[in-house]
Amino acid sequence: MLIAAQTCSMNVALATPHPRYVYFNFFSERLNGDILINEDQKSTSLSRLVFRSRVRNMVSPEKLLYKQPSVLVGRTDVVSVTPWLAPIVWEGTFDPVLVDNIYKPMNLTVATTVFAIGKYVRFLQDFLETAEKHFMVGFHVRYYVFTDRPHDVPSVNLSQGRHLSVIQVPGSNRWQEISARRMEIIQTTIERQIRREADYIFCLDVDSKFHARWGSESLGRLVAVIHPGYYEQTRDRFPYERRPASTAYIPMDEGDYYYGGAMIGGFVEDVYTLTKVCRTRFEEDAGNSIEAAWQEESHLNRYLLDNKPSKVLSPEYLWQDFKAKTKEVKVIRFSGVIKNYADVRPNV
Ligand code: UD2
Repeated sequence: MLIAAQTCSMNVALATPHPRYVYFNFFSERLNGDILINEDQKSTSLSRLVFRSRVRNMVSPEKLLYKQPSVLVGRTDVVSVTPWLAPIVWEGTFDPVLVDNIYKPMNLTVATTVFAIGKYVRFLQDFLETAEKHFMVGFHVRYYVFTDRPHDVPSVNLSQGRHLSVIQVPGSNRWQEISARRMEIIQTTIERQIRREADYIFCLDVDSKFHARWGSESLGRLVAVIHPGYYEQTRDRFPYERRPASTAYIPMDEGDYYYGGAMIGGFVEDVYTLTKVCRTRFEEDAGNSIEAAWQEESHLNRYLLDNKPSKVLSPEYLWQDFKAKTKEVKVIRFSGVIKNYADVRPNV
C-alpha cells in the first residue's frame, strides 16, 4: 500500500522540515514522502514478530596488528566482570581497534531513541551534535527522536550512513508520566519499525552530551549502565522501589548494582522484551494506584535483577556534570548536563 504524506491524519504543519529527516506521527503513518507499507509490516502480532538481531561469530580480520592481551596486567583498581561473568566496560579493558575491526564488517545498524518532550527539546542540538562526534562513529546509526514539538527539532548535519526520524508523540503535564511512558512508546516503535531497521538499540536520555568515544565495545545482547551516583554504595542504600505492593519491589538484601534509567541497550529483541515487561508492570502498578519511586528506572532495576545484563557499562558511560570526576573514571564518555528542574519540567 502506498501512503502519501497528505493522506495522513496528522495536523502538524511542518513549516521547514529538515530535508534529510523523516517525520512520523506515533498514531498514524509517515508524514513526508511516500512509504511502502505491506500488510506484514503492519502486523503487530507478537507471535509473528521478526527481528534483525542475531548472534554472530567474533571474526578478527586477518593480519590485524594490535597489542598483545595480557592475563597478568590490566586494570586492578576496578572490577571488570560481574559475578555472572558479564564484562563491566571500563577504559583499559578493551582494545578499540580490535573491537571495531571485529564489529565493523558485520554491517550493523544501531538504533538510538531519545525523547525530547516539552522544553527538553532544547537539549537535542548538543545531544545530536556530540553524538555525531563520538557515538558509534563509522556505524550505521538511526536516531528516533520522540517529541511533541517536531518544528523545534534542530537541523543537525548527519554523517554518511546516519539517519534521523522525528516521531510526534503527545506531551504531558507530568514529568513522571513522560519518563514512564518511554517504555510503552519504545516497545510500540520497535514492533512497528525498529525491529526491521536495526540490529542493536540504545535508548538514551536527551539532557546529556557525549564527550568521548562510545563505540562497539558497548554492544551486547542486553546492556545496562551503572548509575554514577550509587556505585560506591551498599545495596541497602540503593533507591530501589521498597514497597512490596509495587511490581518493582526489591528487598533490602537483594540487588546487584543500581542501574541508570538514562540508558538501556542491546539486541532490539532483548530490549523489546524488557520494555514490554516494564510497561506491563508499570500499568499493573497504576491499576493498584502505585507509582514506583523512580518510575521506569525502578522497573528497569527489578527487571535486570531477574534478567542479568550480558554487558554492563561502567559509569564512564553515564556521568553527571555536577559530579566531580573520580580517580577510577579515566574517561567521561556520556554525561547528563546540569539542568534547572523547575525550569524544564512541566511540573515540580
Ligand atoms: C533519572 C534518570 C532518568 C529516568 C528518571 C526517572 C539517570 C541519569 N536519569 O533522571 O533516565 O530514569 O530519573 O524518573 O539515570 N523527558 C522529556 N520531557 C520532560 C521530562 C523528561 O523529554 O518534561 C525525557 C528526556 O528524554 C529526559 C528523560 O525523559 O532525558 C528523563 O527525565 P529527567 O531527565 O527529567 O529525569 P532525571 O534527570 O531525574
